[in-house]
Amino acid sequence: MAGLRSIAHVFVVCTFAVVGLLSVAANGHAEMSAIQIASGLSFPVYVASPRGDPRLFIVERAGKIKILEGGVKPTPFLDISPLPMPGERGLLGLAFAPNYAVSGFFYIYYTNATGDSVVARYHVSAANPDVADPASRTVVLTVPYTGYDNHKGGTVAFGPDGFLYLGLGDGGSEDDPFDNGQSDSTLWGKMLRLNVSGALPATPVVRAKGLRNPYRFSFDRETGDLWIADVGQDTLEEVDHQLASDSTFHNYGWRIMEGTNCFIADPPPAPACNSPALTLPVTEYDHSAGKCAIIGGALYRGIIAGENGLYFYGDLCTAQVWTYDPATGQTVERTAELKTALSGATLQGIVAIAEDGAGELYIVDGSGGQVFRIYPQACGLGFELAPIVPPLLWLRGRRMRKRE
Ligand SMILES: [Ca+2]
Repeated sequence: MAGLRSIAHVFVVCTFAVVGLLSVAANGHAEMSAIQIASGLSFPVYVASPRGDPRLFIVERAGKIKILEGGVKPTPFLDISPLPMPGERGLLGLAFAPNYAVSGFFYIYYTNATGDSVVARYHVSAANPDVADPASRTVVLTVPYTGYDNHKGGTVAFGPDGFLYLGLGDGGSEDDPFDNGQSDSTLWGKMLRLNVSGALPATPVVRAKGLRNPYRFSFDRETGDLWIADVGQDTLEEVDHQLASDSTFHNYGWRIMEGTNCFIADPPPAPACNSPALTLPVTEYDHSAGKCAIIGGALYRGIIAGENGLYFYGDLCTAQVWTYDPATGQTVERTAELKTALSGATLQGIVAIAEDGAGELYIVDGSGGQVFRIYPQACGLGFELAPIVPPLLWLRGRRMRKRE
């Protein structure tokens, strides 16, 4: 009996630890694991949820958005398939309006049949909250096809200012042949701000330049800081960080620089390599051992106290995962905790790390057709807390809803 009591005691202590009442961790981090929450998907690329909403919306690249609630619902929320998917094209991004519960508006980013990049707004069906109204489609922005099928960006997200942001890559090929990243006469290679509360289509405002392919970026739901994972070319993958309080126009350097390396010099008046006019990444990694492309990324704001405020990102080719701590500047590899789910399923390739309505993070595996959820694990004791986490999240969501 004493043994059982002591196991129960450890369980209770660890449970409270991961929900934030104690701190855990020999390595400075609460322990976590991954759980496969969906499989058999057709190249998922992203997940999102309206804030406080318990449903998870899974974006499939061919043009479907599916709802996970218990299981994956048979009827898609939205279906604009089949989109052509050469290179890096397809349905890539989804953002819910901050006031989605009232307005019913959401926004998608995709490349259409002719290759143009499109942001469109839809409205949820008046009759069924699990289905969008396809007739509500309104175009927010169209950026014409560059003739290349890569470096389209891929994320749309609302900033703390209420504007919708779209990150566009340099429009493709390699070496940025049109120097789009530095050019002030194109939207490619830029971070764009869109006012979607006025007349549509919106007029984009360029908020940053010098991006190669900000395929995944996010705003920290707690601080409003912007985190960009900008995909490199030959050598370096980088993370860029802009504080919410910083309204400066940033030039993130491409193609003058790739990460902290000099790349292709532009004639003056363009800044030189290492000029203070160029904003360097806060962290970067190289292409050793098969690494190929950075996949952002979000700040963890979920239930595991020890992970709070860490930026999670991964690599497309190796399915490695790291956390970057903005408080210390330290990067820690977390692959061992996350690459193999408790069910035994293994991540094949990471195409997004993104959050749900409560700030929990998910790893989206495109080629593996699966989605992993990052879960707390009980103090390394070999059992995990999955059975008790849903009620805890439900209670937490209830507290959040009461506060709003
Ligand atoms: Ca850069």
